[in-house]
Amino acid sequence: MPNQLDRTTMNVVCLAGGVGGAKLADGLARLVPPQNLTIIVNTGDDFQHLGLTICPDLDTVMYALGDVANVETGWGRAGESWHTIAEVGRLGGPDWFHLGDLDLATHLTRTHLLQEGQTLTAVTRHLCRHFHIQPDVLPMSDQPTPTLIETDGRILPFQTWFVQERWQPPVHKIHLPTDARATPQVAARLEKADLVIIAPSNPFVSIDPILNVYPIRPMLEDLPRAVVAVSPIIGGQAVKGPAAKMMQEMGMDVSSAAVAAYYGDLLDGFVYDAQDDGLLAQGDLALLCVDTLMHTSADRVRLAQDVLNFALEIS
Ligand code: FO1
Repeated sequence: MPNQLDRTTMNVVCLAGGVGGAKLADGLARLVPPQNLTIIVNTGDDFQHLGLTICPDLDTVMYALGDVANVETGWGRAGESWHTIAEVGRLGGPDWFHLGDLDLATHLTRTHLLQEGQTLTAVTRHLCRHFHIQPDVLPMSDQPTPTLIETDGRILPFQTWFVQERWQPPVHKIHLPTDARATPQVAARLEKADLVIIAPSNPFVSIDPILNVYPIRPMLEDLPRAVVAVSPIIGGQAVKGPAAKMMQEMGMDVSSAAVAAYYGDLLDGFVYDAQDDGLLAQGDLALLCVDTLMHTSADRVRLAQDVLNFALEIS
């Protein structure tokens, strides 16, 4: 219902994966009361490595909200050391996935708690508590939901393609599980959501894996309130990562307009960068053109504030 929402009471859900998602989630966490904010995170990048369960996007969000993130890499911990993974390499083990010593503590604890029988949702809550994070950070699913990348004659696990092969093999197809189910916690938060924000994450390998988890997409389609996405493409380039390269390989235009078209009817509003001013034609979709780059903590808060104001306007 228009004009009944306000930013101190509305329930905000943010769909996030990767660095762009973590930055916007952090901005939102500085504005929205914690009981009203939920971050639903892509777990399609998760994998088993060196006997450990690694959940890169959950950790990127958790480290950003916990104020312990490495701002140079965008992933992993600030003030990290690398003794263990260097020794793994010296011993002839796999060292292509750079696990820092502090970061390893997260993976060890997560793996231990999962092996004790806890769900990924419960383990994530446990870890967040120890990083003093108040909003709910929820994995999209408690089941393994691996994203696979089909390239020239091979189907690769996501991290093999992304990290080991530096996302260079061309993407022909992205394989997402057909049986992924959302957790009851995710479904409950979406049920109560007044606003869903799709973060400026990679639409194909961060957001699609979340939308693919049943019943997240139909719940968003039925939501009486606004669904707003922020473009990860600025001036024909991805802020970080392979989104632009993937769009080219899929025969898409590399532009924020193409991102808006890709999300299609799911969206009520779309936020894109001032550098692309004039590139989107006003139609049914409400548009907001602002500075979307998030270099500093203040930038994260400013963009989060802009998105919240915009959502209130169009709700
Ligand atoms: N990304 C890299 O490009 N190289 C790495 O060695 C690497 C290690 C790593 C360790 C822990 C972690 O949580 C994330 C890590 N990432 C690394 C990032 C991550 O694999 C990707 O950015 C995401 O999966 C894409 O969103």
